[in-house]
Amino acid sequence: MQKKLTRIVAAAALAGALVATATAVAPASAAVAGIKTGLKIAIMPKAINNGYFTAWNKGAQAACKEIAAKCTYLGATEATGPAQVQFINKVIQQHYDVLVISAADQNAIVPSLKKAKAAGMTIVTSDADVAAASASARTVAILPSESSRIGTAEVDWAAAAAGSKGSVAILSAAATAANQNAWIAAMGPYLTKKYPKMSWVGGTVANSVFYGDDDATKSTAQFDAILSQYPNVAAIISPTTVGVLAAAIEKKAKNASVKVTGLGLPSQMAPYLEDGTVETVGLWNPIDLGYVAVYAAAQAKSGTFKGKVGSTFKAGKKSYTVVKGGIAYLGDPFTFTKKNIATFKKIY
Ligand code: RAM
Repeated sequence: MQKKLTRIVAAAALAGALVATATAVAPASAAVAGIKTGLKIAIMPKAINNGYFTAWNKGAQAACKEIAAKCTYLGATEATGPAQVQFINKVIQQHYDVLVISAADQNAIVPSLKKAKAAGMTIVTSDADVAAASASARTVAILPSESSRIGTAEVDWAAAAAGSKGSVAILSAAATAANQNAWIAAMGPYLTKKYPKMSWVGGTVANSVFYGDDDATKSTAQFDAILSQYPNVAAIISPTTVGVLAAAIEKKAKNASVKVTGLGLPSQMAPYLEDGTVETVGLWNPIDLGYVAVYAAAQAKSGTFKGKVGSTFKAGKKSYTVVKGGIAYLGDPFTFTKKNIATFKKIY
């Protein structure tokens, strides 16, 4: 009896040891990707108090767990370059191996990123990139989809809600954000070409943008400014989860007739889609975006991926290819309406 028990305990211990070794040394997916374990990774959003980035970090942390990395989510409470620079300096001082960052300012953070790179850190931008001219400051950018696909989809949602006629304004995030600026640039010519009965409130797309800086209070004030400056505005496109939520809340409070659409987080926008305040919003999965960015960065740090155009890297079961500009894209955005929001709101 004693002998049998010893054998069982020994077998269990051996099995346990095997499992423990597999986890501690390299889980299956990391071994496939050739990723070093124990990497110290900083996950830095534009601003920390934004639900979109909470979801992005969720994906990043899931990847960190799979590759046995030590990941810290840190950043400023306001989405500005100077605020972000302080945190970049902090991760340099604390000798992080890797920085995964959504750039709050496409130019202001570049000198700090260069400092981080010179200190030996691997930098990957995700969600919002640095300016194209400063692309060498990071190894690769992991972005949701081509800017044109995101920009044109938003114009189509606005046109559908407004009956393909009337004038349109944009309630954006920060004027310094590369992602919003790229989507807005794509909206301009598309609206003019595809919807002849629609126009920009300011005459051109560039003159029709109001900046809420990814701040709820400022975004609400800018929504009100659009309505007072352009009382006949037919639709407001807000290509930011913070802006579109503020716009939906204010539209409802004011019982305004303007149509509101843009890039919304399903969990935040569900009440406004369900009660008809907003017909349509869309977004990619930010959880996937953070997950893929950590995999790209960890492979770059491990030397198995250099970020060259045409090269590939793996994240989970999928493989991603770097295209022109040193960018890898996730895929097309999803469209949310009253019909499908119940499913998406549970995920992110
Ligand atoms: C906000 C941020 C982020 C953007 C989303 C759509 O949360 O500006 O960068 O990708 O909106």
